[in-house]
Amino acid sequence: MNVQAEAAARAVVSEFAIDGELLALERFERGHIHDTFISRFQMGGGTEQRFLHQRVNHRVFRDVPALMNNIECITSHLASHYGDPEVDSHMHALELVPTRSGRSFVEDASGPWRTYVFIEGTRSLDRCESPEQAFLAARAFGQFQADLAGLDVSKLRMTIPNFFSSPYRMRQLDEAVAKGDQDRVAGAQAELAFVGARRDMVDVIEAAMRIGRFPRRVVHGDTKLNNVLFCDRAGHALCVVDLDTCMPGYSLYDFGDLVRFTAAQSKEDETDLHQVGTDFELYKALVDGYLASASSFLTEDEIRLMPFAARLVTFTIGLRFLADHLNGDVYFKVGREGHNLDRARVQFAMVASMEQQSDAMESYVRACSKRSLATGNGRLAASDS
Ligand code: GN1
Ligand code: MG
Repeated sequence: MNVQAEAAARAVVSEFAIDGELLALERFERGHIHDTFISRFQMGGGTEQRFLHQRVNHRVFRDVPALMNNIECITSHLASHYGDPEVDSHMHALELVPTRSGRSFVEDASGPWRTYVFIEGTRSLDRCESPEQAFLAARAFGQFQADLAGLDVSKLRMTIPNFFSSPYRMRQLDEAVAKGDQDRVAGAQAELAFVGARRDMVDVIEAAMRIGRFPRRVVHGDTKLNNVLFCDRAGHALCVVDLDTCMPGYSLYDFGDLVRFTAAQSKEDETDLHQVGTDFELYKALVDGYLASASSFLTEDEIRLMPFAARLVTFTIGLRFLADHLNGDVYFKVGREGHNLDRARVQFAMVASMEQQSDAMESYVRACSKRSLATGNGRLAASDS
């Protein structure tokens, strides 16, 4: 971090109600959207404590009070839920640190900032190392949704309009084709043909919701593996983080995004498409884990649509990467020329891989949901699949 940026960040950090002396502040490279920093404080009493500070990307989150309203609703609901002695959970809720004037964020000239207590003793994983980890992550995200089932979804605001809507993402891509960089449009004909052949997919879930097959619920909205913190001693899932996209939506978005990211055989921006695909063993572990916790509230229609949701969410994120590429990379941070096109290609190759495995993916969900009904639990250990 350069000296000026560090001085500015230090000044903002001092506006949060932390009773201690700032010892260190470092940048933390994470995510495509915000700027994240970690601080270390010497607290009264001599102990040290760390905090996580984020400068919120105002271009993406235009309504920061609505965003912070959602995060406050969720963190306080989870804190009281986990504090309930009736609830048997290893999970922790994220904890916001208020500003000295009692607000949830600081409006600085550099943008809006917020602070969380850093959760010690955890690790996060960028790549899945085993089916067991996939199972634990999926169960944690399903548990997160189950723990929020009692929260009135109408308290949450749509902080990014139509965020989960695949038909809307298709319209955004159509607009990017019409108005975006025409050289890039010419260079993306193969991807656009892939999309064109699958336009029918995009309305399936919204159509089911329009006729009331299942309700809107609280959705996490970014169920990447690295948004679960695992206990670094015992290995269990301890906390679900990155609550930015917690909004009303369809629950299966979270399952679909889990498969998209955690069952991926490659990195999200791999350029060697031979390496890209969806790992069936990891997919099975994700189904088991998600159903172990989410079958408590999912309807039969939702369970049936799980494999479809995996394809749809992957396809939809591909639409978003491709549209951003055509629009000149204005949304997702990029590190190289064509980065968003590479990301879109990976998503579409995963969709193709899931299409090839679709029968097996569907029969596995059917078998697992029967087992969930029979035992009240999808899987007791990742080894018994
Ligand atoms: C963005 O920045 P990050 O990694 O938390 C995006 C998600 C996408 C994801 C794709 C607010 O999340 O929707 O799934 O990239 N977040 C937003 O990697 O658009
Ligand atoms: Mg995120």
